[in-house]
Amino acid sequence: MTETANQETAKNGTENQEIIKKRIFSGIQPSGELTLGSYMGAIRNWKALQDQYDCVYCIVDLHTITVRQNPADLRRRCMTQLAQYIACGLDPEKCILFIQSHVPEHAELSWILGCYTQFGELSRMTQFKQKSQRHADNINAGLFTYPVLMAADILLYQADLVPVGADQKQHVELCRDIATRFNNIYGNIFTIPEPFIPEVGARIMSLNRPEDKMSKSDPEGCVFLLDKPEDIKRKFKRAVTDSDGRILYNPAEKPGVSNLLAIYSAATGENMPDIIARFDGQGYGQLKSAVGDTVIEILKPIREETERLLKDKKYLEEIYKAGAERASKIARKTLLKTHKKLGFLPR
Ligand code: ATP
Ligand code: LTN
Repeated sequence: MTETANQETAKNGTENQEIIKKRIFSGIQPSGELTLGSYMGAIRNWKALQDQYDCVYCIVDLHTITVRQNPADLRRRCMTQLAQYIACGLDPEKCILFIQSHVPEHAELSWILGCYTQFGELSRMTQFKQKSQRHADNINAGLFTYPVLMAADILLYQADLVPVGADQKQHVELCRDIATRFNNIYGNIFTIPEPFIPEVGARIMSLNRPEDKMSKSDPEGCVFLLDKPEDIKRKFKRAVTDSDGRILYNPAEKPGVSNLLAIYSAATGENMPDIIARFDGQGYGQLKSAVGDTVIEILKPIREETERLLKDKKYLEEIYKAGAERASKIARKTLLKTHKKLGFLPR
């Protein structure tokens, strides 16, 4: 596989026939432990796509410092997240796994794109509005320009697809707008990416506040990938439902029950009518314990493999260093192309 273009040479039958593989880019912040939401909304798809696409997956530590971090925790979480990526089935032989701050082109392109992004556009971002409420004492410029850095992440790699949960759709759309604006001025510099959002599992809700998204900042409402079986059981047992006792999928009126059904469907691959027929007439207690058991089964091998990998720091270091080298080659090419178009003198 060449690393400087979305191409690889096929040796199956016709020698030197070029197969163009589409490219994928996605990332997750090491701002906390990975959750069942990030697994079902994003990572599961990352894995499913790694055979057909040329995949680049990142740990976006630059994004994470928009909220104050403890340095030792951040270091530990980056290592754990890399181990979890691999334990979830991302194969370092098939995809590029790297850490954002190791490839300085992300910050450099972000500056450039910031000059092609409007204040009004950034002010409309839902995540900015929510996070500035939650961190009212630290509404820093990085929190505001966060989507510009995300656009740089995606555009540096000329990504065709960006697999994310539903909450990130708005950011990918802004990225498309910025890229289109840039291309309209300077020619076809950037590939215009599409969001890739799963049909089931795109928005897993909190177990104790089912009107809100499951998020790592809410430990009781969320299941962490490394949670022990007894903790997962307890969290599902305490999941908030309602008082009418009927098992129906209706997120607006029955958010808690619908969320349990959605998790079950995402976990087993079964469709909703079959699941509802199966649980029809049973109590919420049975549904909760069936969903809990299924999630425990899925997460068990991931937890065990993460623990095993974390004992081998040297291996993890090798993976992220090699990943950054491969990523840099692609990123540098795009950055130099933009420099040339902008009129910067060659280095
Ligand atoms: P934070 O609470 O800091 O916003 P988070 O728990 O929402 O963090 P992210 O790191 O922002 O997690 O998200 C990682 C990826 O997982 C993104 O693609 C996001 O869309 C997806 N994702 C996160 N939470 C969920 C969820 N509850 N349901 C589906 N997808 C999710
Ligand atoms: N903003 C995303 C994380 C993120 C990302 C990206 C996702 C940063 N850069 C590039 C996809 C592509 C989030 O908050 N979950």
